[in-house]
Amino acid sequence: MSDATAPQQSNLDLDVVIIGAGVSGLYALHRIRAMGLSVKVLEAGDGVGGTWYWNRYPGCRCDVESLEYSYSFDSDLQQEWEWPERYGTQPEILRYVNHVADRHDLRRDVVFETRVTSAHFDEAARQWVIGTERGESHRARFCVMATGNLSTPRVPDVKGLENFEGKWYHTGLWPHEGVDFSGLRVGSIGTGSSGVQSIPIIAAQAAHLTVFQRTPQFSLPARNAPMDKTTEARHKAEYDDRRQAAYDTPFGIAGYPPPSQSALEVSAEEREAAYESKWAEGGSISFLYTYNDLFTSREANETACEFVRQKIRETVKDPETAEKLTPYDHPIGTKRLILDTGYFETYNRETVDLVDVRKAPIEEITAKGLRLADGSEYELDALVFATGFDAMTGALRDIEMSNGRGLTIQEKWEGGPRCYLGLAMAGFPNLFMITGPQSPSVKAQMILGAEQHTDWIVDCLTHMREHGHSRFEVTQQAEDAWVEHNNEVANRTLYPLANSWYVGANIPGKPRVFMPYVGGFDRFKRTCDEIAAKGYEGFEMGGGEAVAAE
Ligand code: NA7
Repeated sequence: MSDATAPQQSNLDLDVVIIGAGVSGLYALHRIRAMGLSVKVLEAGDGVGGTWYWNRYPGCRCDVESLEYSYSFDSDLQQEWEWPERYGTQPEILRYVNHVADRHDLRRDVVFETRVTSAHFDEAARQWVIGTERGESHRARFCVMATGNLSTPRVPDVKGLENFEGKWYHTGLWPHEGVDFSGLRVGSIGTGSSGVQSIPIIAAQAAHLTVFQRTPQFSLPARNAPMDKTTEARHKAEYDDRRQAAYDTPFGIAGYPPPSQSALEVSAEEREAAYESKWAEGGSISFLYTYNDLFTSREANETACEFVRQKIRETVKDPETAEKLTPYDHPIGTKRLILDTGYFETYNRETVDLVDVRKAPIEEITAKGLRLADGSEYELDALVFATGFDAMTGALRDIEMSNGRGLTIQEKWEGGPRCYLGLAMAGFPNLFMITGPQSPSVKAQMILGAEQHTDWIVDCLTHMREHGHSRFEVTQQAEDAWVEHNNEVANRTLYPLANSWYVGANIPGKPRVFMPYVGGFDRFKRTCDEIAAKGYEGFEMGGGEAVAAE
C-alpha cells in the first residue's frame, strides 16, 4: 500500500490546504483566498488563535508590546483597534484574533476540531494527502504548515502522574473555564515565561504554592501599564512608516536604534546607569540593546547578568532563596529573556516556597503529591506543569509525514531540522512552512514574520501560476547552504551556549541544533526578496498544469 492511500475517505480537494488557524494560518488564508485559489484551514481547536487559543493560564501575556504585536496588513484595523495595556493579555489578543477572523470573513474556510495526523505527498497526482484524527482524507496541490513554534506542549515523562489524586494542568493546555486554586496547596514545575507569568497569580490565590525550579532564569520587570494615550496616538500616526521600518530591523520591531558602544568601553558607573534606566523602562529588546556586544562577548554579557543578579538579591528578602533564584549557567538573553510582573517579589510571601530540582530531580508523582530523588515529599492538591513545548519542530514531527518516496520528516530531521529559509525543505515538494525552523520566527516579531513569509509564499504561487508550474522542490544544495549559513550566524553569537528550547535542550533526546535564524530579520527578508527576484533560486519548478484548477 502506498503511503498516499492510507486514509479512508476523501473529502476536500483543494488548491491549497493550510494546517493551523493561528495568526499565521489566518493571514495565509486571507491572502491565498484572494488569489482565487480554493483553500481551507484545518485546525485542531474549536476556535482560531493558535498559541493564544491554547495558552489560557493565569497571567499569560505577550512579551512584545501590543502596538507592535498585531497585523500590519489592515491599515484601518490598526488605527481602530484599542489595546488597553502596554502588553496584551492572552484574552485580549485572542479577542483581537477573533475580530480579524470575523472582519475578513475567515471562519467560513476554517475546518475546526480537525487535528491533522498525517501528510503524504502523492507524486503521481502531485497532491498532498492530509489525514485527520477523524479518519478524513483531504487532498491539495500545496500544503502550508502554519503549525506554530510553541504549539506542542510537553509534560515531562515522570513516573506516577496517573496516580495523582489532585488535578493537574499544563500551561499550554489550560482549561477554558479557568481554574480556581483558592484554598489549595499547589505545586508548579518550571520557571520559563509561562511559570514566571503564572506563579505570582497562582500564589495570590492558593493556600500554599511550592515552585519546583530546575534552572533559574533571568527576568526583567515588564512595567506593564494601561496604554499611554499619547504614545498610542503617536504610534498610530506613524504606523505605516513604523511597520515599513520594522522590516529593516533585526527583530522586526522599529524604534530601537542599534547600539554603537561595547559594554566594555564604558566605565562601570556609566554602565550601571544605562542598565538602570533600561530596567526602569521595561522590555527585553531595549535592555539587550544597551550595548552592541551583549550577544557576542561573554565578558560584556556578564556585566548585564551581574546587574540583573544584583536586582534579584535586592528584591528577594531571604538570601538563600535569592541565591537559588539567581541564574549563573547561561548568558542573559540566550534563553528567551522573560518579562514579569512581581515574579521575584512573590518569593517574599510566607505561603510560597522554592525547591531546587536540579540537585534532586522529581522522582515520582505520588497519589498525594510528589517525591524528589533525595526522598523529600511534598503534599499537593493541584499540580501545574509550566514545562514548555517541543518547540519549533514538535508540531511537524508529531504528524506522520512523508514525501511519497520513502522519506519521512522524522528521518529528515533526525539530526535536527533542515530547511531552506524556514519556508520549504528539500525532498518535500509543494510544502511551505510559515515561520519554520531556520527562519527568524521566534527571534522576531512573530506576526510580522508570518506576514513576510505569507507574502513571499503568495508571490511564489503567483509566479508558478504565471509560468504554468504545478510542482516545486527545494534543491539539496540550496538547503545545505542555508543550514550552514544558519549555523554560522548562530555560532558567532552566545546563543548556542544556553540549554534552551532554541536548541531543543528541554526535550530529552532531541538533537542539539540552534533552530531559529539569528542573522537578523532585516537580512533574512533581503535574502528572501533576492531569491524571489532571481526567479526563486534554490527552487526547482516544473509540472505541466497550472497551480490552480481554474
Ligand atoms: P520554557 O521556557 O521551555 O520553560 C519550561 C520550564 O520547565 C523550564 O524552567 C524548564 O527547566 C522546566 N522543566 C522542563 N522539564 C522539567 C522537568 N522534568 N523538571 C523540572 N523542570 C522542568 O517554556 P515556557 O512555556 O515557560 O515558555 C516557552 C516560550 O513561550 C517562552 O520562551 C516565550 O517565548 C513564550 P530547564 O530550563 O529546561 O532546566
